[in-house]
Amino acid sequence: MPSIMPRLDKQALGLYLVFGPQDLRDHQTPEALIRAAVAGGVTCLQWRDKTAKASAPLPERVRSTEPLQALVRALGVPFLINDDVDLAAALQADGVHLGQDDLHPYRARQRLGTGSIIGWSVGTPTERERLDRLLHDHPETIDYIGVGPAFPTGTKSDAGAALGAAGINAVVAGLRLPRVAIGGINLDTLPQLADARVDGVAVVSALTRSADPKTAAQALRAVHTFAP
Ligand code: TZP
Ligand code: MG
Repeated sequence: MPSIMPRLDKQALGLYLVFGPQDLRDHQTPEALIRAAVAGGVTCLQWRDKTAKASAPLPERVRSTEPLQALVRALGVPFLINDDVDLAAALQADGVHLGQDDLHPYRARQRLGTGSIIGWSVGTPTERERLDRLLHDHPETIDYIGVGPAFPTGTKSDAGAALGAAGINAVVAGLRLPRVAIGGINLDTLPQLADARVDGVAVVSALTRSADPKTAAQALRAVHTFAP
């Protein structure tokens, strides 16, 4: 078997910040949040725009997102786009993160080529079966999965039922793909994931709602220890 260079070092999933304009606090800029988060130990960034700007024409989406990508890259952290494969392709972003209702990852792989990171959200037994079928048919499609919601979250209204560590471990059982837990993860809930078989955690509000995202990121990094 030829050895395939992974597109994603799973260490990059350690502390993964997901956010968009809808998550910013008053007067907070995405640039300031990104700088503080990476200074505090964030290892991967996903731009998740759920505002009306996400339906602007592609050249506008490229214009508004390009400076953020440049900043994130200068800071040495992967930059992924949520949902918007056209934007990821136009920007030549490091990758995309797709939900179950987005473009199917296999189509995204065809579109983006072999160099892009592709993440997929998987949170139920049915979604796990769908993942297993994809891995069987096209094993090189996915680089990591996002599993959640780990805990109740106010950030995504249709996130589904909270899984907890046991539920996460059930979803990832027997799977060799890198995985990151997401949903309701903060300093209070993170210790409950000590036995979760994940490579890292993804957060929105734990950093976007913090008055001091750098210190908040450092604090999350200081507590997380995960099962191998
Ligand atoms: N996907 C599953 S839960 C979630 C996403 C984008 C929201 C996570 O936000 P928070 O604020 O970290 O609970
Ligand atoms: Mg989506």
